[in-house]
Amino acid sequence: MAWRNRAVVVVALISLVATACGGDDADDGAGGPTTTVAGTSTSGTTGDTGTEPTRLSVVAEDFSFSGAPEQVEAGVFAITFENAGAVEHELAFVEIGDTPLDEVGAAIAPTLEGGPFPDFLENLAIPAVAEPGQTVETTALLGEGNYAVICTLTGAVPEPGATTTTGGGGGPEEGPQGPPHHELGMIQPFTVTTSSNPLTLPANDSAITARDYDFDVRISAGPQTVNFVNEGPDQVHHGVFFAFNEGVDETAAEAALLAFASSEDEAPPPPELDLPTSETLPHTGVFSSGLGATYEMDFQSGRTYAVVCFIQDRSGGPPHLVAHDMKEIFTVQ
Ligand SMILES: [Cu+2]
Repeated sequence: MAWRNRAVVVVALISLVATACGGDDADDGAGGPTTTVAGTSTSGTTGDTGTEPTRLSVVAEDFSFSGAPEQVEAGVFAITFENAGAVEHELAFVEIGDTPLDEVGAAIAPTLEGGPFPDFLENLAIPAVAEPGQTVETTALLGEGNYAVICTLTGAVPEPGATTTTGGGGGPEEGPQGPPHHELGMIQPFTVTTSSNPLTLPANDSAITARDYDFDVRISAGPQTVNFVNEGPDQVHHGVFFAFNEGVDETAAEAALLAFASSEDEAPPPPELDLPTSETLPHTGVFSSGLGATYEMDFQSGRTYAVVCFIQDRSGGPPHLVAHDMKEIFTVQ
């Protein structure tokens, strides 16, 4: 996937290795909303919200969305994204201009492989990705535009009785893949109308700001809500986090990260990387300039971390880490 590409490889690798090591503690979703979003209007605009976030509840199943209205006003959204399916799903808002829905998939296919972004894809926000049974809450910005709500992930529902993990010492192994979920029905129109609402996340002490091409990191130790915003001005960015083992300083962390990023996909992760901790750090969603969302994160005092962008330029090409050295290595006080 364009906006996942190497990132998805890295993250999948981390996730699988951590799972093999017994580090899997997936949310069970118990107590979360189940069938509560049916009341969300399927037409018309949201009310006059002032500066209050507009509530937006979306449920993903295999393979459809429900709950998303057809039209909202631009601004700040308190999003609840529930995955009621059996495979991972994402909530992506992709600006499509006047492109017919059934032509969007073919138009963005090259983008998903690292190629150029189509001209119509000005605004892009992927605020949430949810594992099966997981409900994700985030506060996100959406700017004016004619969008589609889509899921571009490719995981296929496992056959009944199929083993999805190899218990004994097997290498990392991806689950069965299939066509992108938007080809299976996970695409629907979504219009964001102009408004006077400010496109600003609620004020927060913790923030990661992405720019062309670096990160500004302001975080502290402990659990916290982090505002992630892309200030561009032109390119699309995200933030993928890596934690390094105790005693690994920033110089060693940078060397290990760059070696890993330029290695073969099958190469084992470097020993400096703390896989279980990296696995529990959510990577941010993907955002075009001016957009962003909040993420619940937990950093440990004295540890060294990296935040990296693997998205390519709008004209296509290598990930920003490779083409523009877009990363920040930081040690938490
Ligand atoms: Cu980037």
